Amino acid sequence: MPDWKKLIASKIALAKTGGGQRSKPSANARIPAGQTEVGNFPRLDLGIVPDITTESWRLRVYGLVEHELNLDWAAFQAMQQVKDVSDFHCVTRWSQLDMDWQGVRAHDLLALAQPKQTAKFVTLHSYDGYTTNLPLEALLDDDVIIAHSVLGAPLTLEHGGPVRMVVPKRYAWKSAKWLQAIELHEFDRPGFWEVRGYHNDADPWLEQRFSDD
Ligand SMILES: Nc1nc2c(c(=O)[nH]1)N[C@H]1C(S)=C(S)[C@@H](COP(=O)(O)O)O[C@H]1N2
Ligand SMILES: [Mo]
Repeated sequence: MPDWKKLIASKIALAKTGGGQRSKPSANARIPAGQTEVGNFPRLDLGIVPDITTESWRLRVYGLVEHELNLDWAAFQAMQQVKDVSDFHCVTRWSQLDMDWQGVRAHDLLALAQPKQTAKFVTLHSYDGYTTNLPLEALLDDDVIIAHSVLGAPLTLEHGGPVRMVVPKRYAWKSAKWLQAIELHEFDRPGFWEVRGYHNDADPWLEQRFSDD
């Protein structure tokens, strides 16, 4: 009679390894493992498109900052405008290369707000009720853009217009569309997907898709 206990235990062990196993490397060195290149910029969200115009849009920066900000469209446009070309990787396994985001560096906006010493984490709040979390440090990277345009045109409402965050070094769920506020705090607060099992760090090059990966 076979040793069922051992068999079951080894199968569970295998399943766990399988679940956490990395995908094969992609042929294109710019495409992370397990991803497929696309060119049609798919749309992904909760299905709620908030009714925001450049007139009604405001961006708040609050929490552990010296100067709370509440920018309107004119104030946002008056800030230094930059362009940053980066690749966009969605956890649902598509990647689009060479996205030419235009907008304001998150770094520049946070410099205006002056984070307090105790500020270590941020929550990005969106007009559709979505949230996502990041270490403050991740937001200070040069390639993190609070974007109003991409692919040579203003962001469409579907893609998060008038303004979205873009965090190229993380899976795209960290790139909050319809950005409404940046809240700084001392301790990390998991966002919408992060409380539902998505990985807290979300590095596509480490295939950090789910919290048990
Ligand atoms: N406000 C908000 N931002 C969001 C989402 C969302 O549902 N709401 N979805 C995220 C996910 S899962 C992805 S893959 C990207 C998709 O951006 P896109 O629709 O412009 O391709 O937006 C992210 N930002
Ligand atoms: Mo996603």
